[in-house]
Amino acid sequence: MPKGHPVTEDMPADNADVWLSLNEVGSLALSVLRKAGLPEAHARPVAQSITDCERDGRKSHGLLRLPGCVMTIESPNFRPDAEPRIHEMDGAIVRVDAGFGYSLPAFEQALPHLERKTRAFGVAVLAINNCFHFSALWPEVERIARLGLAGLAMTPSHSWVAPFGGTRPVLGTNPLAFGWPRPGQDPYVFDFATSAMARGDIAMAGRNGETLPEGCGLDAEGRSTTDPKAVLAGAMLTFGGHKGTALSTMIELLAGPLIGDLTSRGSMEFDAGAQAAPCHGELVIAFDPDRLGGGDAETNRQRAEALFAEFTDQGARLPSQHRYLARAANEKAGVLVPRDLFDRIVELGGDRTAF
Ligand code: NDP
Ligand code: PYC
Repeated sequence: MPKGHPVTEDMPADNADVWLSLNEVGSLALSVLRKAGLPEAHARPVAQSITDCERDGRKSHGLLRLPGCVMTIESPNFRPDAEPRIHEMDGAIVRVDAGFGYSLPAFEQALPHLERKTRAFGVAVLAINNCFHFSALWPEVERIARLGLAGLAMTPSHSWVAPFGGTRPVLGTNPLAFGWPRPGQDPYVFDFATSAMARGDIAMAGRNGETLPEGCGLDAEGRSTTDPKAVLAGAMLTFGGHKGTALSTMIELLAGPLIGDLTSRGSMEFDAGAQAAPCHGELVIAFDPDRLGGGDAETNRQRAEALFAEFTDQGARLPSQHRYLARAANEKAGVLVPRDLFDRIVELGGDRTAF
């Protein structure tokens, strides 16, 4: 930790927000999850995802999620002692049953199988079933890209989002993430909700007393509104009108019925008012550029780099560049956490020296 870092100073007695090192973020997350009843092997990948989001400045899926994680762990359908069960399927499919625990340990354990099959077949599919899912997808596709593979990941969520032209929630906020390897550089990664805003960001806007941009949602009577609380009680909207609705529908189908799992509507019904994280499936597809590219890996790599250069040459930025910048800064300086969130985490048993 750099000298003069705020965590090394005595904390002020007033209501100031709290600086934490990334190690302290991980400790807080892990201790809260362990106190809520998750065994170490289940808790650690969840704490890591929360820490990675704080590190990369993606606060909507960072520590803010911990109280919801506890609520999920305490909900009737969740299995704290779930252990992912990997089913080696014939051909290019890996299936892992998360056993009604979090998705993250299932991904962690299945990744080496996905990598092996992708190198063997050129493309392989990971179907995660029966998983509670609250997390960002970029950590997963970034890991796949750092293995030299391209990766695509998607999940449904809960039915909070109305289709284009409708007023009733049917779709989830359905994130889609993609990673492309760039040897010697950080991978190209994008990861976004197919709703106009992620629900986590709408909740954060409500918490901060902010209004939303136009086009994010409808109130309970189906009228357009910029009030975050009214949208949370009404319906969110997809980005890009009918195009976002179609993409979101594709995700419902591919990460739902295609892999034998629930749609966002099914996830909401399964929840039965418990207000736990959505529970459904996740689809991850990995591609091996060396196998699919016809043999001249270097020429293909240069083609991809030429594409990216045309963006940056004209001043456009690539997705994830802000994340990588935030990562570099926060690894040195730590992160600032709102005092009320910090206090809530401590109430939940958070210990920042638990590592
Ligand atoms: P954002 O709109 O914050 O970001 C979307 C992507 O676009 C990022 O990769 C971002 O890169 C990139 N980007 C943003 N601005 C630009 C720009 N000007 N030029 C180029 N690229 C840009 O994402 P969302 O709010 O929609 O989603 C946030 C998170 O919520 C995601 O990680 C998602 O996985 C998660 N989520 C999870 C759900 C679940 O069920 N588990 C459901 C819905 C969302 P950069 O990061 O560098 O800014
Ligand atoms: O931010 O929309 C969201 C979200 C839903 C589930 C996890 N994150």
